[in-house]
Parts: sequence; structure tokens; C-alpha cells
Amino acid sequence: MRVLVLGGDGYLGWPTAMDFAAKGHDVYVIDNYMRRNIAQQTQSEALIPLPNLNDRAAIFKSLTGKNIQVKIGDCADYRTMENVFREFVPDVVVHYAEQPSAPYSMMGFEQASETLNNNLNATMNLIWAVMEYAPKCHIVKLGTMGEYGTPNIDIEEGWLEIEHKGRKGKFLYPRAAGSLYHTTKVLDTDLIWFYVRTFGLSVTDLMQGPVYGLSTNESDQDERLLPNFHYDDIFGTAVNRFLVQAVAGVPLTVYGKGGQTRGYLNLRDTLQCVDLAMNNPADEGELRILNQFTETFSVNALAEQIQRVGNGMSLNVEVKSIENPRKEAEDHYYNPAHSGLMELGLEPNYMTDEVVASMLEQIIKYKDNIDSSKIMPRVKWK
Ligand code: USQ
Repeated sequence: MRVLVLGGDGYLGWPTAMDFAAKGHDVYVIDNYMRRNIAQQTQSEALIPLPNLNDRAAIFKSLTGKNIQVKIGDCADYRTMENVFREFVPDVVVHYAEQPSAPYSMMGFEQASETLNNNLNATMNLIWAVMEYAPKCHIVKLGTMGEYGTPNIDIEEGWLEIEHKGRKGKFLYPRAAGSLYHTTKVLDTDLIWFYVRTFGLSVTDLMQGPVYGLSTNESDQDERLLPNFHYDDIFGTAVNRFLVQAVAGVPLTVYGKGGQTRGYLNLRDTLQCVDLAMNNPADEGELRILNQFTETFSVNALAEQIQRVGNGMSLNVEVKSIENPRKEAEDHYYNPAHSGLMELGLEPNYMTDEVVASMLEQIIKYKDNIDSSKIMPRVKWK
């Protein structure tokens, strides 16, 4: 298939591009280096310095013989998006081209506005480019479990049947995001749903939880192919941060009470899920929504597991609750459905002690790169 990956330099975009190219698909990636630029501006550089996208594609080609076509350009600019679609008419587009950091989106007006404009314009431009140049193309859009928030009822996969005054209807499941970033994803959903029901697009929205890990079949062959692994407070997500903190000898930063529960998944499972979505496309005029995670953990449970495994490796891991910089429920009900991807054939890589140990071992190799000043939260929700 002809696969276009928007945001192909990212933590998930680059491993996705390699995975599809390795499987023999024709892959084209575009990225504007927004994350690299923000990381530089906010002193949030990744643990392992990595080659730029063109160099990564050249290294991948020299190792595998497979081609990944690269364009450095901005998906939030419609002319750029149009040019990509004229050059490469895709069968499927995987849309990761969004500013993904909740803390960055909460830093101030500039960062909020940049996040809103980038995320909504990239999505809008994709929709229009598909309608104009590739109307049969399947859009695989990365949404987030954070769109739902933490409601006091079970979370369904995207939709909810409601009975009201004796009549029934099916609606998008209510959204209540906890950051401006997550809110842009809610807005994306509404935008996409309008175009799906009005113009018959075919879209899969993958509502993903926080991803962890740095190992994939392709990146295991050469460290220059690793994903961008962040442990800072801006781009680092909970598990990846805790792993690095355990190696650095910094107490694990549990925000507040630590009862915040989310659905997590291994990076390898993100690749499986995107592949399953691509090979089982949504129907024309369908917005199919799948909750993408494999298991739920509270922050306390994650910290305890990483502490236990780390101590078993003589790391002497401490856990410390610190003031929560975010506004979020710290003790709440959480029961999201997630059967759709399992029914499509997902075989989860769960977070076993062995998986935690192997991630710690990988990070220990880069211990000297860890800058502990990047760990404590700098952005407050206020
Ligand atoms: N947390 C801590 N300590 C830390 C870091 C995080 O207790 O050092 C807590 C947070 O307060 C939160 C939970 O861990 O309750 C998850 O935080 P996170 O930073 O791992 O994830 P989040 O900010 O929600 O965002 C990440 C990705 C985002 C993606 C989202 C999926 O950055 O792009 O959409 O995970 S989800 O969380 O399901 O919305």
C-alpha cells in the first residue's frame, strides 16, 4: 500500500514509517521538526541525540535496502499538504502531525495558540487534501484516551447509546479533556466527524493512552534508528520518565496522590494497532473509534513496579509524591472498554517485570546522557 505518515519524525511516527517500509509498503513521511524545535527551546532534548529525518531514512535504507521518502514541511500549511498529495496519492494516511505535549500546551498563550493552530490546521488540511486528491483514502488518525477524561461511568469505544425521554440515539461519547492539548484532539474529532458524515470519508480514530518503550524490530538493529525517547517534563510520558529517574537515582515523581489511572501500551503495540487499523479499514462514511491501550495502571502502581524491578537490579529506587502541577482527579473511577483492537487481532506486549527490566537495561547504556535538571515539572495548570 501507499502509506503517508504525517509527523514521521516523532516518537511514534518514525517507528511506524520503518515498520511499514520493512513490510514492503511504499512509505512517504512528512514532518516540520516542531517537536525537535520545541525540545531545543525548552531544554527538553531527548535522551539519545538522533540523526535528522533524511539521515535516518538513509541509514534505514543502507541497512534494509528499503526506501522511505522524506519531506520536511508543515502539514498546517495547505499548499504543502496539497503538494504532498499531488506527488504521492496515498491509500492510507497515518496522522501523527500534532503537538503532543499536554504540559507545553499549558505553558502560556503562545504555546496554547501554537498547539491549537498546528493541530487543528493539520487535521483540516488533511481532510481537504483527501477530499480533493484521494477521496478513497483511509485516514488513520491518532486521537487520545485523554479526550474522555475520567468520567464516573464506564468509557465506551467512541460512541454512547443514550435514552432520553423515551427515545434513543447514538452520540459521540462525552469528552472532557484535562489540557489544551487534549482539547485540540476533542476538536479534531468533531471536525472529522462533520466531514465523515457529510462527505463520506473513511476514518479510524485511535484513542491512544500513554505509550512507553524504545525497542522495535527495526530500531533494535542500529541505535541511530531509535525513537526520540524523552524523559523531561514536557515530552516525557509517565513510564518513560520513571524508568530514567530510576536509572538516574532520582526519586520517581508521583504527582499528588498517584491514584490517576490511565490505559498504557508498549510502543510495539502502537505499531501493531496502526497496522491492524490499516489492514482493516473503516467503511466509507464511517468514523470508527477504537480505544488503543492494553492495560490500565495507576501512577502509584507504575512507580511501585518500576521500583521493585529496579531494586532487583541494584538501582536503589525511591518513590516520592510531589505537588501535582496539573489539575486532574487523583483518585477516580476508570473502566474504559478496549475490545475493538483485540477483535482485530492485537496480541499485547504487557508490561511484565521482564519488559521493565529490559527497558531499564537499555536506558542504563545511556546513563551518562541523563540531565537530572530536566526532570522536575516546570509547567503548572493555573
Ligand atoms: N504523571 C506523574 N508523574 C510524572 C508524569 C506524569 O504522576 O512524572 C501522571 C500525570 O499527572 C497523569 C499521568 O501520569 O495523571 C499520565 O501522564 P503522561 O505525562 O504520561 O501523559 P499525558 O500528559 O496524558 O499525555 C501523554 C502523551 C499524549 C497522549 C496521552 C495519552 O504526551 O500525547 O495523548 O499521553 S492519554 O494520557 O491517555 O491522554
